[in-house]
Amino acid sequence: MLCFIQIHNSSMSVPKNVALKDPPVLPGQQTVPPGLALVIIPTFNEAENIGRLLGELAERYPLTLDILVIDDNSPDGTADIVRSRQLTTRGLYLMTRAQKLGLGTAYIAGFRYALQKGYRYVLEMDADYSHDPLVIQRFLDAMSDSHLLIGSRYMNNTVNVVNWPLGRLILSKIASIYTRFITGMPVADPTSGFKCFSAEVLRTLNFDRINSQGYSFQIEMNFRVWKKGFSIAEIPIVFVDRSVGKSKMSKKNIREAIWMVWWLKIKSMFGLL
Ligand SMILES: Nc1nc2c(ncn2[C@@H]2O[C@H](COP(=O)(O)OP(=O)(O)OP(=O)(O)O)[C@@H](O)[C@H]2O)c(=O)[nH]1
Ligand SMILES: [Mg+2]
Repeated sequence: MLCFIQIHNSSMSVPKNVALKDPPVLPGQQTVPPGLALVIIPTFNEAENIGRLLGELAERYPLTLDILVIDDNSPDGTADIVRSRQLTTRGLYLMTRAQKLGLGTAYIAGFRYALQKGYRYVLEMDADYSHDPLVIQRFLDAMSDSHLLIGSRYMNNTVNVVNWPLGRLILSKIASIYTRFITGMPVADPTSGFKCFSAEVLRTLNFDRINSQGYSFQIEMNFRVWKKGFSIAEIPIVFVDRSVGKSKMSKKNIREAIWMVWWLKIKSMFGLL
């Protein structure tokens, strides 16, 4: 599939059309200051959240963090809010895609961008305030010893989730247990979407092979990193359910996660990952 995306930078230069399949990563290419981190925030209809979140991130991390929002043509004008923030925010970038193409492809487009620019650490974060911006500092502090650090809701047999309906919590817990049981991956919260990769790890992955769209994208990324022999660490986080905007979670996402863990397990057993 060839689909066009646009990247707009904070200096508001003329947007440049680039294909979704970005050019191959050039090893050692360095266009950002050494050690800089990038947080990727995928958005679809997050107008009620994104402005406040960007303001808070810019205030807390004025020099240590760049931000890439990947918006799938949200009808609610999310991208316009980002564009107006760009006028006053350093290091804020916007990638727009023509239609809702899923979380997985959004993150992969962001990872390719991060590697091409030479960021050292790459974070994933939701736009809906389920992830506390303060935790980013804890990720960055711990990354010198880690390759993949996951913000975990379920460490040490605790549950750190606020305002989730019981059904949603049970579903998430069952997904974690199911994933651990089938894959053997030693991760307490494999579907968490608040995490930080070192660029070194991302560079070893073949993004063209990643298939997941929804929650299983998180499982698949963890599994592939783990199977490459990298260690995965977790830090405890508190996850707060969104207070505004709508969830994009669907039954399709759940079905995908159920078969994806088997697909990953079987592929890895035959060395086809
Ligand atoms: N670009 C892009 N972003 C998406 C897409 N689907 C979801 N998102 C964003 O991904 C993040 C997570 O989505 P949510 O709907 O909050 O999903 P969730 O956090 O797993 O589910 P809830 O707990 O119900 O909120 C949010 O920032 C969404 O706006 C998509 O297809 N494209
Ligand atoms: Mg959410």
